[in-house]
Amino acid sequence: MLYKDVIKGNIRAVAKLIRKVDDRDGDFLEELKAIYPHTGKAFLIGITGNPGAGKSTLVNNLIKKFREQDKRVGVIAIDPTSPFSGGAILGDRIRMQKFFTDDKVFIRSVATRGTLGGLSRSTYDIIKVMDAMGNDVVIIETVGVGQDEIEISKLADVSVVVVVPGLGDHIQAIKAGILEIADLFVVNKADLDGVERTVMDLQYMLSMDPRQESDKPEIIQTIAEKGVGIEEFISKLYELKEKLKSSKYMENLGRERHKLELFSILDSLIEDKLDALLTDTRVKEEVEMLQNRKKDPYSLAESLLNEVFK
Ligand SMILES: Nc1nc2c(ncn2[C@@H]2O[C@H](COP(=O)(O)OP(=O)(O)OP(=O)(O)O)[C@@H](O)[C@H]2O)c(=O)[nH]1
Ligand SMILES: [Mg+2]
Repeated sequence: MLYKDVIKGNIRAVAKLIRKVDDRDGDFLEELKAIYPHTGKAFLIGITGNPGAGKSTLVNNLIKKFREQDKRVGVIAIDPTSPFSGGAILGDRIRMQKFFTDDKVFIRSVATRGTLGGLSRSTYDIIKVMDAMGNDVVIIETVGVGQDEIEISKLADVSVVVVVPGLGDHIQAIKAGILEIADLFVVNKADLDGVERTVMDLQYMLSMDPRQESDKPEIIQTIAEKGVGIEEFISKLYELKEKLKSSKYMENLGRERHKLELFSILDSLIEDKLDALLTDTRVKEEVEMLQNRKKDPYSLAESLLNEVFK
């Protein structure tokens, strides 16, 4: 078992456990049970936005500042494994390389379920491992506004949406779903033309939001490439953390989060069982029978389900 070394913050043990969890290998579930009491301490920050918005550059800046405060930082980059961003992860690796020698910074990329969308089974568990290993902060970077982002926003303490200037249609495009996930808007690349316009568009969008003013997300501007606006960014993050912790809203969110977590664990345990079942030779024979039309797939699915739940 690795958990004892994981909660001591041993990087090698952490890397091994993440692999074990990812492979759903052996007693991984026992390991997760054992680390659970040591979770719930890290500040979970979700950062999302369109490809190329500057999320990783912002994350780099955050890592730097958190390290100056002697905080231990974990980063999870959710890799959409899309053909478009294949190079982005490599770029991130190179950019974040300066932290590779710092044992208080731990960076991992995690694949999604690809075209199906949604987080891969192990993402939730990897967040837990990152929490249990003693990180003060865990940053989760995701691309776009899809199912993953919505899930992450429910898991994170604070969700940040990064927007860039010069995309009039973009604001239209992000309208759906984005308001409910953002606790804070960061207009990055504030050195480019059209920043004011983008901020105004966002303000307009928020003016239609029925929530009371104090519950609406704030908008800040950054130039991540030059490190401009990062102090304000960090202080907003902590402000939000405190604000959300003390609100009634957070109580509901907490309940929602635990429900989501439980369901995702159930979901993945069932999926594990199904995987095991489908490789069973007897099931392969049953599939043959489907091919010969000796059986109907509904009855077969039903009897297999009963078997899974027996
Ligand atoms: N002009 C300008 N460029 C920036 C700024 N911040 C980041 N960039 C550039 O924008 C490009 C994309 O930055 P990334 O940090 O990789 O963006 P990302 O959102 O992580 O991208 P993906 O992970 O591919 O979605 C890089 O070339 C950065 O150098 C900024 O404030 N101003
Ligand atoms: Mg990135």
